[in-house]
Amino acid sequence: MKKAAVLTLIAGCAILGGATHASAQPAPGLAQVVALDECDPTTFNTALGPDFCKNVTLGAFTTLGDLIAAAQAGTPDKGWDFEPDQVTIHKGDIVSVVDQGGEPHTFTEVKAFGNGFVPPLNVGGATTAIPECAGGFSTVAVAKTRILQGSHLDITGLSKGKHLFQCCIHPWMHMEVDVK
Ligand SMILES: [Cu+2]
Repeated sequence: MKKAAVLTLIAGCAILGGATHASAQPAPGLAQVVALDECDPTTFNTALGPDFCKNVTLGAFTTLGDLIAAAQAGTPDKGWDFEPDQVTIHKGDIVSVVDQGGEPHTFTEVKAFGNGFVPPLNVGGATTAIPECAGGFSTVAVAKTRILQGSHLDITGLSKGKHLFQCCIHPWMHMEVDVK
């Protein structure tokens, strides 16, 4: 191939490449978050109803009594957790939270972390919830943030800056989303 023809081909590719990039919309990124727990089906379902807890951990079981005792003492069970603890995304990206635990959770944006709406799971059994969790699932705003076992919740439209999320049932389940 002659040198001039090669240069023409390269120039053509560069132009096409440039046009492709200019017309393409940046695809929204996806940040995956998992909600985890180790609910013991026997004790949870006796207290909360059949099929409430569907443990998928292959052997890590914490009884309801132990979970409550640890939460009230201020040393909550680390098996109930959002992972990762912090994620940085670009504006427009989607945060997709999947409940891979055995029981329901909420992924609720809060101004500051604090008590949930289930007093036995708050430190000292506190009966007052932070505003974003108040009323529990009888409040539509809280119910909309619920994630059932095996399902997911997509968070979109987050503004630039720092966002805090927690579970309104298990108030020690925290995470931070930073939007650049
Ligand atoms: Cu939870």
